[in-house]
Amino acid sequence: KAQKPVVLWFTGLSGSGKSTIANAVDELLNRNSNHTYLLDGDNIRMGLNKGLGFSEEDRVENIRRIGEVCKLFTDAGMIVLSAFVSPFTEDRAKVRALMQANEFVEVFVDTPLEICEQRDPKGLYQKARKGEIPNFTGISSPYEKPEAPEIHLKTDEVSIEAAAQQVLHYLRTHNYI
Ligand code: GGZ
Repeated sequence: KAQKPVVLWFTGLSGSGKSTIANAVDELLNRNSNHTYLLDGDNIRMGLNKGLGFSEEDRVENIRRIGEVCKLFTDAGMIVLSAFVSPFTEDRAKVRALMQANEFVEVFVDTPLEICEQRDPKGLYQKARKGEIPNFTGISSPYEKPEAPEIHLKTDEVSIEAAAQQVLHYLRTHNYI
């Protein structure tokens, strides 16, 4: 089945649902016989980027390396789903600039901080509020919202499934799949 290579660059706060939605999109694409690869903390921060922390410097390097990996996968013709907080506009712009035109699709997983903090599935926000995690995005480190994402997912208004379908719809109407 024909597909055009592209990076679906999910960005959003910790607990926003990036990984969950990226996994749902991945499953829909695989059901559609598309060839995909999903990059997230589990396969990148545990491996290639083991040793990088959450200082601004380390996050910049984290995203830089992930961008280069995305480029390799798109060169190989794949649809890449990348799910990292990626809080800095400049770093996201650099990844975009690395890709061919139209091979970078920014997906803003827009979940308000209050909701992420309420969910707090790993108790990280609570720890961050107590000062136990330095440089925590949204609490003690900035999150720069995308100004013009190709796809804007308002997760407080739509379900995971509907958000995933919104991404699929974008890919279909823009002839990626
Ligand atoms: C933000 C942190 C931090 C700090 C640990 N700030 O909910 P999670 O757990 O699974 O997602 C967060 C993840 C963020 O890693 P990324 O590689 O996506 O970040 S970045 O793109 O900014 O490099 C959270 C956990 O790691 N975590 N400490 N201080 N998130």
